[in-house]
Amino acid sequence: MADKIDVLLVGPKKPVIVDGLSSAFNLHILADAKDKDAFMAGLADRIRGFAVSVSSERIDGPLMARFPKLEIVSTFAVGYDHVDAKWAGERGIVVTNTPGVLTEEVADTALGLLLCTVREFPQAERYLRAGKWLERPYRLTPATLRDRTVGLVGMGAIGQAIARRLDGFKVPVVYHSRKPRAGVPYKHYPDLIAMAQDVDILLTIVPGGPGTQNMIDAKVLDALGPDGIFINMARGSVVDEPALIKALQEKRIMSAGLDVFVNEPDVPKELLAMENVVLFPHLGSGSVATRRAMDRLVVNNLLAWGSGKDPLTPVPEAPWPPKKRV
Ligand code: 8YV
Repeated sequence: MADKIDVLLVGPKKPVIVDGLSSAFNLHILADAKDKDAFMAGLADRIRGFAVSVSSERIDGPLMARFPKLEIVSTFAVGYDHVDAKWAGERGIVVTNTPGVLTEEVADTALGLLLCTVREFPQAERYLRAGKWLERPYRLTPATLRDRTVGLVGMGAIGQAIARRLDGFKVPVVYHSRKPRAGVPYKHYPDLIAMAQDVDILLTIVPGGPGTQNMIDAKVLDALGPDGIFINMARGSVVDEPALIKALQEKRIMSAGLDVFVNEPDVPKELLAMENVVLFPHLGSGSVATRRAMDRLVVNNLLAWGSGKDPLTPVPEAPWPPKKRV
C-alpha cells in the first residue's frame, strides 16, 4: 500500500516480528528473495526502516548506503557491534537495540556458566553417563567459589545483575571499567591487569566492537595466573582467542567458561578438545520468553517511530532525535 512506510526485514522471519510489523508497514522480507541484490536494488528508493531479527546479520555502511531514505535500524540484541552505529549516527539514521528485557536472563546464564566452570558440572555429568562413577567417584574439584573473588570486566546493567546474584552467593565482587560507576558499591579498578592479579575469576560483560577488541590478552591472562578462571559472557572479540587457547593449553590459567566465540558458530577445534573448558552455544538470552520480549522490542521501536513518537531504545552513537541528515 502506497501510504504505508516501507520496512526491510533483514534476517530470519520470526513470527513476533513479522506479525508485529505486517499491518503497520509494507514489510519486505529479504529472506524470501531469491536474488537478494536485485530485490534490494528494486526497493532502494523506498525503504525507510530496517528490522534486523538476529545479531549475526552485519549491517554495515555499504549496506545502509544502498537505501538513501533509510531513517531507522531497529535491531535485535543488546549488543549492537554487528551494526555500524557510528556510520548511521553520522548520517542521521537512528539505531535501536533491545536492552533491559534480557538483563536478568543473561545474568542467570552467566551464573550457570560460572558454576559449571568452577565446579566442573558438565564434565561430572559426562563422567556419570559414561559409567565411570561405577569405578570411582568424580574427582573433587580443584576450584571453588568459596573464599574467592570475582572481577567483573564491565559494570553495565547486566554486570550489575550478575553482581547482585554473586552477593546472594556471598562471593566478593570487584570490577574494572573505564570510569567508576556511580551508585555501585563494589571496588573499582581503573587498571585491568591490577584487577586480574587480585582476583580468582575474571568475567567479561562489556560491549563488543573496536573499543574492547582483544582487551583480554596474554598479559591479562598471565596476571590472572595458573589458579585463575576466565568467563566470557560478552563477545568473542573481547578476548585474543589464540592467546586464550595457548594459556589454557599451557595451564597458565586453570579453566575457562565461554558463551561467545570469535567466529560463531564455528568454535576452534583446540577448545573442543579441552577438558578444562565449558562451552555454551551463545545461550545468554536464549529462552523462548526472553527472545520473544527482544523481538517485541524490535517491533515496538519501529511502531513508535512509524507513528511519529520517539523510538524507545536508541543507542548513544545513533541517537534520537537524529543529527541533521547528510
Ligand atoms: C544474542 C546477545 O544476540 O543481546 C545480545 O547482545 O548477545 C544475545 O542476546 C543472542 O544470543 C543471539 O546470538
